[in-house]
Amino acid sequence: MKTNQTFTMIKPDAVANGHTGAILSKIAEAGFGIVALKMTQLTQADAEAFYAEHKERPFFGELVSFMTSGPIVAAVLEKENAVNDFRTLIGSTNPDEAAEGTIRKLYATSMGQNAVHGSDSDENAAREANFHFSKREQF
Ligand code: 3AN
Repeated sequence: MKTNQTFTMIKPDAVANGHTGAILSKIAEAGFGIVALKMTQLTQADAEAFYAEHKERPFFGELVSFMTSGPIVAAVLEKENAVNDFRTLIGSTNPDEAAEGTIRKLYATSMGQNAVHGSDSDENAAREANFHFSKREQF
């Protein structure tokens, strides 16, 4: 397992609001390399499997319905300390608490519609990357 990679999705709100290019620019400016990238749309089964660890949470239904509501952009990113540095770049889950200049402060509209996903551990980064990309789609 590589510990210098993380997985991200630009979520349906940010894609629909036209922020894909700006978010990819912020990611590149912060020093992350892109080793996998695609635009896709999650099915209900995909979203339920991807977020299985949250299935008992009260917002699970809302999360699945939002994440399947439109296209997303999925990517695998590479950088030293990728998981933690990317979570710093995106900011807190709640955009009201996100630091100035973070992606969520700039582009998220609510706790649920919070513009981007970032893996929370190396193990989840590897699982999430392999969930979305075959080996030959990861460079
Ligand atoms: P993060 O994405 O910052 O790691 P988690 O793991 O607590 O946050 O939550 C996973 C996803 O579930 C969040 N990205 C967010 O979209 C959604 N979520 C979290 N809390 C809420 C909430 N109270 N209401 C609606 N959606 C939520």
